Amino acid sequence: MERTFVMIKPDGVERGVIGEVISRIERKGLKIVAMKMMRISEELAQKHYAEHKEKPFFGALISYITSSPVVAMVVEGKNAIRVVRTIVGATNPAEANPGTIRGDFGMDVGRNIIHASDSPESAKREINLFFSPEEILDYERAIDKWIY
Ligand code: FUP
Repeated sequence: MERTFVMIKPDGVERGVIGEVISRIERKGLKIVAMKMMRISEELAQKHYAEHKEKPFFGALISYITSSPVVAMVVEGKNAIRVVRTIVGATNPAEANPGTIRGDFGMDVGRNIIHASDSPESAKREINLFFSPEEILDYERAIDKWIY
């Protein structure tokens, strides 16, 4: 089973859609194996978005992501990285399809509700940045035989 890193961003938390987002992840059949609410430090934000360091929106991105608590998760499932990206939708909510999280809840690329890893390399890197191995739980769900 594949693992991916998912984070409900400050706008998702402040707008009160934590439950809605988690519900969509669960209903799809994905399994949450780690979860915490936290405030992202400046240092962690810089590491998480290191690939965007030279972009014009970097400063705004860092202040947005550190402005309020986030909900960080590790989500597991068959092709979890691709499946989560599909239910999350395009980066810019203005282009995200209705039915996706960003398509249903967002208006602006700088307030796009949720983050999800885009490749196996970034999933591994981001999971390690946010979680220690002991925080990731191994457990069985009775419903899994109806999902796979
Ligand atoms: P995604 O993988 O969909 O989160 O998108 P990117 O890694 O390309 O971008 C990371 C974050 O930068 C996005 F969630 C939103 C922000 N961003 C902007 O604010 N402006 C832009 O023009 C592009 C991205």
